[in-house]
Amino acid sequence: MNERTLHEAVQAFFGDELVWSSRRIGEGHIHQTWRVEVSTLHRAFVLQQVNQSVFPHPEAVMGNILEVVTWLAVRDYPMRLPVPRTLPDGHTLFRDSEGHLWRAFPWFEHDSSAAMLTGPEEAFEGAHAYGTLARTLDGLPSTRLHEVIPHFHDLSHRIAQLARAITEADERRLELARPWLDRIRPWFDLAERLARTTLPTRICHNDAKPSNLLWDAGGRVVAIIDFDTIMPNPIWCDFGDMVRSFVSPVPEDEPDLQLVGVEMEMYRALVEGFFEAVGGWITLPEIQSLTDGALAIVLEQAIRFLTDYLEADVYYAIEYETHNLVRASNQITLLEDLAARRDDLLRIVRRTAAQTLL
Ligand code: GN1
Ligand code: MG
Repeated sequence: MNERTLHEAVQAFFGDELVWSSRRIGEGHIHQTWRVEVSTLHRAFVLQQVNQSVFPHPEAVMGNILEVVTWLAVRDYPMRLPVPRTLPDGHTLFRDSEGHLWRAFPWFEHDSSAAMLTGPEEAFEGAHAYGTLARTLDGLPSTRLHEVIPHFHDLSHRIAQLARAITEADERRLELARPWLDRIRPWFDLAERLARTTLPTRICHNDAKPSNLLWDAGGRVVAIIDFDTIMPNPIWCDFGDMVRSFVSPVPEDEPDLQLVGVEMEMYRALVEGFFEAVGGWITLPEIQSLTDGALAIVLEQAIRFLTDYLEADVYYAIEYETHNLVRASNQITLLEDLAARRDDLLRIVRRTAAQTLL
């Protein structure tokens, strides 16, 4: 990307005679994002250059987003909707002169948005928001959505990808990864354990983490953003992503592993917020799947980071050479702590579920 192509995209989406300014924003691992202030329209927008290697079918991604926002717009959905801006020709993707694809969304004024939550109140509200999204999407036929990243939450597939990466990895990287591979291997049967129960598919966000929540000054969620991976999945996928990203007091790339672990107050608040939104809607087998589902999602994320480290960082943006290995070690530490507390985690889910069903 360069200044010229950013210019081209702004012109395509907002017209020729504009006064505008932009700044790079976002900490996403995938796309490149700008906030564009268009003073002649008195509005601000999010402009994004789409990562086409992660999303080889961006038109399918945009199709999914349109299905979802159209569905939510006429239902009782209490948050702002990231409706893609259309170009004069009706499309939502613009191709610049270098072949890159761009899209734009409205900018929602908000007080904060961060990779970390500030405490249990936010864990409650955040989980309530993601639960509300899933529940409000109930009824949208999953056949209307494309599988934009095949096998996205298929643990066996992720394990196979890791196995392939091991066989092709550079010696030095493999040496550094080896202790973590040994620690992760005992958890691989989680995939089979989960596959044994048949669960309904729900429309999940599939990236249910704090940085996709925008907050107002009063601690309420203004909007859930990043609808790129909204796809049908078992509900534990979103619950698991929240556990993964809400309950540890440090970010997913914290290198000091002593600091990584489960804060039970955060977990309890997450579960309570989630059940306040979905209680009475989700079924008993789904409730029983949540805790192991959370373990599975953390395991899967560890596998994905480790795979990318072994493949020399082709997927996630990194800031230093061992960044993906650090991320993987962090997630494996979290997984082990979650597993050690499994009985307590199950009990909290069970109690909260019982209370909401009473
Ligand atoms: C990626 O780019 P970002 O931060 O929204 C990834 C998620 C991972 C997450 C880990 C399409 O999301 O699946 O869980 O990083 N998105 C994709 O933080 O792979
Ligand atoms: Mg994302």
